[in-house]
Amino acid sequence: MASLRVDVVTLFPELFEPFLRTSVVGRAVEVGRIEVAVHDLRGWAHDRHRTVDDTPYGGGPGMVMKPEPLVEAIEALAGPRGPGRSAHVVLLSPQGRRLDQAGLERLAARERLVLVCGRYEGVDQRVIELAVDEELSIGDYVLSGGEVPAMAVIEGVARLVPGVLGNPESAGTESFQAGLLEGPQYTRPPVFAGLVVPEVLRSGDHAAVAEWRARRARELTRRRRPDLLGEAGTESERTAPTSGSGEDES
Ligand code: 4HQ
Repeated sequence: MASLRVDVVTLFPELFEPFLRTSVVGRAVEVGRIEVAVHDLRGWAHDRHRTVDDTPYGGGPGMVMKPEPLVEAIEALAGPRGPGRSAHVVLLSPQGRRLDQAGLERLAARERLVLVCGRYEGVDQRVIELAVDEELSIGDYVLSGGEVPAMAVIEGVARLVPGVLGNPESAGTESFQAGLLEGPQYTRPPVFAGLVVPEVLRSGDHAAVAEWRARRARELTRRRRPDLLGEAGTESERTAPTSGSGEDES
């Protein structure tokens, strides 16, 4: 059975507790498809005040995470950087390469990951040079720490480890809609607030349903995310108001 071991280094280990107990991730942990150990960085602090940050050289606001505890934590969990290292070490950071589904698939194929969560203004650059294999960003916005990005990585990889989802078809990008946005979904009742579920979905014609879904996925992707189709799109295509819900029409 495939499995993945993830070590998390953080100043807020308690943030991960309900997350790791709940839903798809909780199930993946429970059945042993992923194993997650969360480590308090302060355990690697050197002084009795358990200091992990210091003022930035050159001045400026906030604090920087000091290198000694971080490098010691990472090397304790992954070994020294290089070919013999036992885990792939990821720092969550807005300076990182943007994470996408292909990136998650690469991470899920590893045996061991160490996810390093920064706080404050970030980590001393020497930590990155000496001990980090890869910096990853979950998007172009600023959070207060790497914990929520690390949870995004864990949730994203958990559903890719074989056997985690009840329905293996709903995982990954193997399906025909790979790389496209999913079109609309409906459940009962057939009429709600005067809005009707499209007839084809209730027809029982599986081929027609598949064709309808594929077309809606292509149309939605072309309108909202032409970049996913390798098309640039224009500013007006991305921003023009459309009729209907305030989102877009068919
Ligand atoms: N961070 N994707 C850690 C992020 C972020 C992101 C902000 C990470 C502050 C210290 N991480 N620092 N976006 O906003 O990964």
